[in-house]
Order: sequence, then C-alpha cells, then structure tokens
Amino acid sequence: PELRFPAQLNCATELLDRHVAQGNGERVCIRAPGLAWTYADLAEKANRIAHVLVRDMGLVPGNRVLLRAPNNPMLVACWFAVMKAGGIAVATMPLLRVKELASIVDIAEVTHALCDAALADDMKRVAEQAPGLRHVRYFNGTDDDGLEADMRQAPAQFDNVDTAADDTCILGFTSGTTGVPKATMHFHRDVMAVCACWPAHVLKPNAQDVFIGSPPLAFTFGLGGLVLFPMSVGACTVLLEKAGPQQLLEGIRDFGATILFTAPTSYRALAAHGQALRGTPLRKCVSAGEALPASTRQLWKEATGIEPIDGIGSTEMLHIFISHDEAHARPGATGTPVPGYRARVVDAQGVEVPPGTVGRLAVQGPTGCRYLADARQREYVQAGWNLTGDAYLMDADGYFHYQARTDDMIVSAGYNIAAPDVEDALMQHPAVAECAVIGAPDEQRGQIVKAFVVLRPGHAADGAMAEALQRFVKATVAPYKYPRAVRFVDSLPRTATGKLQRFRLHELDHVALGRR
Ligand code: 3UK
Repeated sequence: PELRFPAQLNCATELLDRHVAQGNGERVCIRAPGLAWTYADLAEKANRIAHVLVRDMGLVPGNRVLLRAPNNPMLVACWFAVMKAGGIAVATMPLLRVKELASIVDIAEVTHALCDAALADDMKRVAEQAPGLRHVRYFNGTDDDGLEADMRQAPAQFDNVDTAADDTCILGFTSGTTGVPKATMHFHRDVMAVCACWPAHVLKPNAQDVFIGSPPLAFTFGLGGLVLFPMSVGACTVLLEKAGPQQLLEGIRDFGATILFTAPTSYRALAAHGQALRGTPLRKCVSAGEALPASTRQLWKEATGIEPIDGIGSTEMLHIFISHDEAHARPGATGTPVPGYRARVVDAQGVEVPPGTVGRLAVQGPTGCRYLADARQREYVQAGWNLTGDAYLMDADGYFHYQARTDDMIVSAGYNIAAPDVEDALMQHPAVAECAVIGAPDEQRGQIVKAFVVLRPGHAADGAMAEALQRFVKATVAPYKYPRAVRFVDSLPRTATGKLQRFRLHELDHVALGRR
C-alpha cells in the first residue's frame, strides 16, 4: 500500500483529538489500577500540560523534552503534550540511572523534562549537572508545586502546533545491548505510518479491544503496542507500572484485556497460568524484542489455546516490519514482510542470497533509521536498505527465519551454529527455566558452544544434570550443536527492555576462566 500524508501533520491531532472531534470523547482511553480516563480526559490533560510547557517552561517547537515515568496515564498525557507543542519526546526507561540519563541529556540536547515524582532523585542529580536542562516539572507527587498545580492554572484547550509531517517528534534511544547509546529520529508521519502498517494488516484490533502489556513506553515496542495502536482505533489501553507475570495475569483478569504485548521470557513465565488465562477474554498475544522460540510458541498455544503473533521490530524502524497473523504462524519463523515493508537476506556485499541461505537481514519501508549525528548511520543504512544486525534466512515460501544477531553466530570447528537454535532445544528440557548460549573461545575449535542455564526449582545443578542436558540437545538438534560447556546460574543478565545481554555472559566467561 502507498502511504500518503499531508505536508502538515501532527500525530496528536490524529491519534487523540480526532476521537473527541468525532464525538467519541467519552470512550475510555486509559485504565490503570483505580483510574479510568476517557479520550476527552486525556485530551484535556495533554492540552493543559502543553500550555505549561509553552507558557511556563518556555518551550518552542523543536525543543527536546525528557519524559520519565513508569507506564502510567500521566506519562501518556505528557507525551501527547509534547506532540501538541511541537516538541520532541525523549522518553527514558525507568531503570536507567544518573550516568545513562546524563548521556541521553547530552546526546539529545535536552532542555526540558517532565518526570514522575517517584523517580525524582536521579532526575534532580542529572538536572544539577546539565546546564542546558533548564526546566523540570514533577508529576504524580504530593507537593502542591508539582505539574498538576500548574495544570490547574492552564486553559483546557490548546491549538496544536502546525507541525510538518516530517518534523522530528521522537528521539528514541536504542536499548543497546552494547556500545554508546544512539538516538533515532522519527517524524510525525512515521508515527502515523506504523499505525497504518502492522496493526492495520496483522494485528487488526477494533475499538472494543483492551490492550495490556509489559514493555516500557520509552521502548518503541511499548509506545506502539500500548499507546499508538490502541488509540489509532479508539480502543482502551491498560497501563501497569510493574508488569511482571503476576501483575499481567491480574491485569488481564481485572480489566478484561483482550490483546497482550510482552516478550518471550514473559510468555514462558505466564504459561504456568494458562488455566486462569483461559477464563479471560484474552484473544491476541504479541511477542517481540527477542526471537520467539518454537518451543515457547508451542508452550503458549497448549497453555492458553492462543496462537502467539511474533514480530521483529527495532527502535531504528520504529516498530514491527516482519510478522504474521494467527492464520500464518510457522514455528521458528518470524513471518513475512509487513505490508508496506520489503525485506531480503543479503551477503556481506549487500547482494541478495538464494532462499535457504543465511545472511544479513535488510529491510526498507515507510520508516527507517535516522541516527542523530552518529557515525553508525553508515553501517545501519546501506544503499537504501536498513541492516538490522540480524542473521536471517528466507525459506522457499518467503518466510523469514531468525538465526541470531550477526555477531552472535557461533563458529565451532567450521560449523556455523545459531545460538537461539541451541537455546530452543535446551528450553524443551523440563528442568530448564531459562537459558542462553554463547560461543566461548577455544584453542582447538575456535569457539565452543557454551550454555548458561537457569534451572526450575527442585532440580540439582550438578554434573549429572549438565550431562543430561548435553544428551538432550544432541537428541533434539544436530549433535554438533550440543553445548560442550554448561554453567548453571541463578538468573540471566537482561537490558531494561528485557533483552538478553550476551556480552555480559562473555564477560562472565572470561572472569570464570581467569582471563582478564
Ligand atoms: C531483536 C527480534 C527476533 C532483533 C522492537 C518491536 O526490539 C525492538 O527494538 P530494539 O531496538 O531491538 C531490535 C533488535 O531486537 N528482535 C526484536 N524483535 C525480534 N529478534 N525476533 C523478534 N521478534 O535483533 C532486532 O534487530 O530494542 C521490537 C517493536 C519495536 C521495537 N523497538
């Protein structure tokens, strides 16, 4: 489909004010424990905050506004206020601390901040050492000089800034499992483009749906799944400040959620509550952030009767670009390009490889990578194609199968081994709760497959277990893929977005061996 947008476009007008203008202002937009806001409520709050930003905090279009809160309704109101005022939202994960925040403020040249009072300590320390960050307001606190006090003095109506469709409105920081953080720029039209692609063609939600999930709104997976997509169809979203398996389960039950967004790890943990979930109206389950192993897909289907929808997206592309609907699920495959996007697998020179061959994933579509002043732009975008850093193969039917991050392919004694293949095999063993596989340096073989395993309660982490797991992998996948080393750990290192940090396992491996 060809996407056309008018030259002037403000995504707040389209996603929020449109519902009020069309007479749907009384529909419930956001729910949270003990709270329900209609579209009209959210619009009014966003209008008042926009006035505070412009009138009290001196915001001008193009200023970067740091947003900081757990997933809650005020964060959404602040996000739309920034859009309305023509600012650029720089949302930050609640888990980040002073050092990371300071580097984001620096890279994004942040001048304004709206922050949840619960996260004020770190924010104050960052503001003290950042001379350019002049205006900070706190919300959800008990102080009577917080953002809410200013909002009461502000008008309930706001004239949205007449932004150009290609004005930047989001600076999304990559969750980055390694390296210095990069900011990705997205325009108002990019926000509308992702709403017109994956949800319209794959998820197909309706105004009666109730969305719920775990990804932080500072992660574009969460922003899309829990704000943009529900609002693009006039549906309701449930925001949970803490969204572990238990809170998700309760949230789905209490709010009657119908669409769930979370990551594979969370599906594995939630599967234990399949019986309870079968009694809820839950009907669609979206997995992204990491590959969904075939074994996890199977586990979830058996537990709940629901076929999960996998989708690969990235901060650079803003949202999901390869996925499948329930009728086209293939175990072990991410799916086919989302209508609007093209994808192919290329070699090191950028030449397309034949079906069945592992290579680098290249995608293009209405959204794409624009790093803010970063040399890595030339690595991600080559000849108009976005190279996501993932190794994939396309089968004869055009389905894309995830292999590994390009730099996570293991080469052992000449064999190419994709770590996720071994992880999927290990995860099918009943004693394994979570696992991660890396290529550990080895004199003889170059690399050996090494597995870090978290056992389920009641299993002994001993040599017999290690051998049992090795035998199990040999019997499940090609025997040369079996982990020659197995190490038992209590938990796996993950980023704020729940991604496995394989580089930390490499570090752990070095320390354990006394190297470095
Ligand atoms: C990996 C996947 C296999 C892959 C994201 C949906 O994850 C998101 O963005 P990030 O920038 O990371 C991007 C990288 O994560 N990945 C994500 N989803 C999958 N690998 N199967 C998947 N389904 O390496 C990709 O390059 O943190 C996901 C929507 C918006 C997002 N920002």
